[in-house]
Amino acid sequence: MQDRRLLSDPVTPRPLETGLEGFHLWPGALSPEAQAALLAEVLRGLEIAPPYRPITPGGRPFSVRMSNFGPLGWVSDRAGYRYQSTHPETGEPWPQIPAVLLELWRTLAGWPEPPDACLVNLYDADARMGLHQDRDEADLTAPVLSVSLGDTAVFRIGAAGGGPTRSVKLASGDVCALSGPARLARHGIDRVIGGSSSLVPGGGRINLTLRRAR
Ligand code: MD3
Ligand code: FE
Repeated sequence: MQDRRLLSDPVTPRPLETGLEGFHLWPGALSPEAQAALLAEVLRGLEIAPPYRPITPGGRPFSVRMSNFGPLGWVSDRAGYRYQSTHPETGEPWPQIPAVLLELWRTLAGWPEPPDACLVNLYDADARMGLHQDRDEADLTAPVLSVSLGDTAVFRIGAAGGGPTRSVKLASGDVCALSGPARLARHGIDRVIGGSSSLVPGGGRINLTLRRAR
């Protein structure tokens, strides 16, 4: 089930310049119809690979629940952070990356090879993600593409080397690309604005990040 019109605008939308080189944001890139179609595919995948709560290497549970799609999935436990081909609780391979996400990557990522990993982060109204860098991928020059569904998040991002951070809202249907200097930016989710979208049944936010893990 795929929406014929992937992007809200039939022409490739122009990214919003954010002031941080390599951070591009396409607000409302996915039409409401495309968001609903993608959500249905994501929920189908989550039946095969149920969201679970990872543990930090230090032993603390994440407030975000996670799953993955694609050949490789990002996991965290007492042994550390890594990519692996199976769900840590079911032992089963991750489901396929939805075709609409592969199409988004082709359109917006500016990278010749397809993603081999898609981390799925699920936020309820109380979930947060502390400031961090994403550096578990083999080639840190490959971009990351993020798609937001459901409630709006207050996202924070700053340069890799430290210094000031800025706050950016990520709403349902927004897509952002992190490449160049922004690829190693420090970033996190300060909070989720409960009740800001009616897309996800029961409320909450789902973020999908497409990556090149290997
Ligand atoms: C900047 N996810 O999965 S998405 C993550 O909304 C992650 O769930 C957040 O941080 C979320 O690692 C933020 C935007 C994002 C994703 C990946 C990035 C920003 C990024 C990688 C490098 C730099
Ligand atoms: Fe991250």
